[in-house]
Amino acid sequence: MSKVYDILPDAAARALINNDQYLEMYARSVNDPEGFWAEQAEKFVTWFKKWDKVQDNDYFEGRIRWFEGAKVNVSYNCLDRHLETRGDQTAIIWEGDSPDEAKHITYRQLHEEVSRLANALKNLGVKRGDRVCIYLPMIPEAAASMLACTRIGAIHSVVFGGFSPDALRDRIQDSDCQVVITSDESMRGGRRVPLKANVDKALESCPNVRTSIVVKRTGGNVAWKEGRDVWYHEQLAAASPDCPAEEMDAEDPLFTLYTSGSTGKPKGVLHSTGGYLLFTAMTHKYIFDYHDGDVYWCTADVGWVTGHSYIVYGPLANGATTLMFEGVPTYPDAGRFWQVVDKHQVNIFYTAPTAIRSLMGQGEELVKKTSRSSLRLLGSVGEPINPEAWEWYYNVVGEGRCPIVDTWWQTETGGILITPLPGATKLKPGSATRPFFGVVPALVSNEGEVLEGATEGNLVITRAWPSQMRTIYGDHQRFIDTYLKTYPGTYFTGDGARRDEDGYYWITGRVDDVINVSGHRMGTAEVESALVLHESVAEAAVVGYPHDIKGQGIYAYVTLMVGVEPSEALRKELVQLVRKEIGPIASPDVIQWAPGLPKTRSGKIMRRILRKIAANEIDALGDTSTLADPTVVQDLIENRAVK
Ligand code: 6R9
Repeated sequence: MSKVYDILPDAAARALINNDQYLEMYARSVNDPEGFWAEQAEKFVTWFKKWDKVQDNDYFEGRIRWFEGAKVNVSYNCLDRHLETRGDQTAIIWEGDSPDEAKHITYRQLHEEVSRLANALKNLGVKRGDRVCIYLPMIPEAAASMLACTRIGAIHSVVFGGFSPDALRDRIQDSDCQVVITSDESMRGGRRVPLKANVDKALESCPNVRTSIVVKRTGGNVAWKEGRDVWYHEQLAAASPDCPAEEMDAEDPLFTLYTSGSTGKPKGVLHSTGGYLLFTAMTHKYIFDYHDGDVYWCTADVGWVTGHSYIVYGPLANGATTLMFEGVPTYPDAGRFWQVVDKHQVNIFYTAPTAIRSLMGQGEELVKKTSRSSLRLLGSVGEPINPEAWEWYYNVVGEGRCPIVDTWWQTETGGILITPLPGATKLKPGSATRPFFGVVPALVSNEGEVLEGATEGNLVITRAWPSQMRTIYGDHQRFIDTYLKTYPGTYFTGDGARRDEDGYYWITGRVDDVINVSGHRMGTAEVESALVLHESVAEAAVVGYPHDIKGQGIYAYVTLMVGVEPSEALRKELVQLVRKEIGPIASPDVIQWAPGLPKTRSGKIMRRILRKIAANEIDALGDTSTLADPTVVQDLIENRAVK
């Protein structure tokens, strides 16, 4: 039996939703979805024109549509409608990499910046439906750029600033972006990262990009291409601050965001306008129990979906004060998170298990040096949180006063699907608990049979919700094949889960070839493709293995070309190659030289065996009778990295 934490009385007293309300609203959301969603849509979103139809969804045909016929604009909902009541309230608190740098931006200021930038984009020829790539650090200009795109109906594609020029190039090309917004450099942990130089490199093979708008962040030296490169501040100064928000259709595309799958290149997950806006606003309000005046901080990067939905769109749609942090948790020291909490009196704090585990490893002292008395609620996202880390977060960081919401969701889901509500849900460390309104999860066997009661299986969602991805940019068939074909009639998440006797869900991790390194999603195939680019590499197989801090580490088995001898220098070259192709987050933690890989007679690599060897679970290799050559396994076991 796992430990159960009762609802905290203080959380219950102020909560927007108690357990009876949760049960009643959940039942309504499932029994009368049309009525339920229409009501929520009225409550959370300001529409220029109401919808003709609440939903039109068919998982067999791959059609997902919400609020068709409605007219709406995201930037209007995040900015304009707040001006009258909270124009002078802080929208964004920015905390720089250095503790000496911070600023507050009000809704009125943000509205002006976004309007000017939107006009600047128009002046540069950006039209409704055009794609704009955003490759920026965690600075307010990133949020302004996203909002400016939504204001004129351009589709943004934010690329994480840690991606390499090659990875950036692939993403720009895939969605055919014609404008890139970047900065001279970014600052992380006291070090400068050459963002513009990365863009310059990527653009060598992106002839369709005609403009690169550059934010001056550090003032560092940059190369300049006349006719293509323009300064952000100069564009803003020259543009009018008056830019009416475009009336978009609810189903017009809002943004693409690239994420890794088990095969092939990263895919451009496409989200649309009305449903996404509604669902991110509603989940942000109810799950984080957001009340007017609260200071809310999500530590994610805007380059990931968590940054899109829960730094920018959900919070700003609700008129919240959202904190944006440029730096890293360990600079200048590992107490930074808690110092920032005190400095800005943060009430709601949302981070990832990998950060909690690494800070936990630094001991309690740096936490205890701070007050944290403003904190009221803690959140977790990105990967399963192990009970030890949960307990530390709850007892040491939150001093037993703050509920933890362990929120399960994905780039594809747009918003949180399985989560506790702080005033409604008893907590069990390590469980994401129960579905959010309108979400109907199910567990199915590998054969597709729906499993009832307390059991374990593949996690699917049986009906559409408003912020579900609509397609993969440019490849609708791949969308259908990847998500809707595995267990027909359902959306397949790629995750496994257990459901306990109370109906609580425990996510057990990916069941496909996606690994989760420090909360960053990576396809093993992507890392393999990078490794085999090296002329000395014949073959590579990559798996995840348990890592104390990162959750999963990257373990690569590499077979060299005949006649090539393994060496430390070659190992370094391979790590460099992966960093160049993808970025530092994809660096293999372990490279094991493998004279051969375990394969079936039909030539399929048996990853199950490689995973077990990497995890040092050699007693649990399972059936090896279908191997073409069983002796390769013995060699891999003897030379494994973790013993
Ligand atoms: C939001 C985000 C999605 C994958 C997902 C799952 C894992 C996310 C989790 C969690 C257990 C949680 N994941 N939250 N696993 N508990 N609370 O992280 O999106 O980058 O697309 O990753 O992350 O495996 O399938 P994304």
